[in-house]
Amino acid sequence: MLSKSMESALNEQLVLEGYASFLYLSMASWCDQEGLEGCAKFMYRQSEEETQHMMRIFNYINEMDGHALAPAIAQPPHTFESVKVLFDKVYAHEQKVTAAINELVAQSYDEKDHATFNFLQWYVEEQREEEALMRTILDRIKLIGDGPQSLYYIDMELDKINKIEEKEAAASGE
Ligand code: OFO
Repeated sequence: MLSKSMESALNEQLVLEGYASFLYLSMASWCDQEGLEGCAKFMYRQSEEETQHMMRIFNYINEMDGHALAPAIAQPPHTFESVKVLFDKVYAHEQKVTAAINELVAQSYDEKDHATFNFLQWYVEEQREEEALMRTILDRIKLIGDGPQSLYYIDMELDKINKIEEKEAAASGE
């Protein structure tokens, strides 16, 4: 059973995960418009993953006899100055999510809520991976440059990452 404050903290986390999903969907759409197919595919997949993150928490709250609340999601931006700015924003959002997960872990530890503490470990690992991935992408953009001549190469890099991620997902049966 969840404490009331843990239940509401987890419901707040739903909002962050849901917003990430819509933000990334909006980014995918912008990439599509810009002809950046590799980037679009990457962001569509990230968006779907964030929906799954949201639902994992949603189901957990109800499973623990709490009340999961379908979140109100704020409208994300629809346009971005550049692909570099877009990935800067993704990285910033992931850092924000990591900080929120760390707060939840600390709270579950303080409350001696071992079930929630265990449940959150998956998110700790996921955030570590996501942040590392976004840093890799930003490093590559830095190397390639983000002027108009570089977009084709950035998109090719993202497509390489897509293939690696797809292979890993297939291997883990996701
Ligand atoms: Fe679910 O926030 Fe990123 O991965």
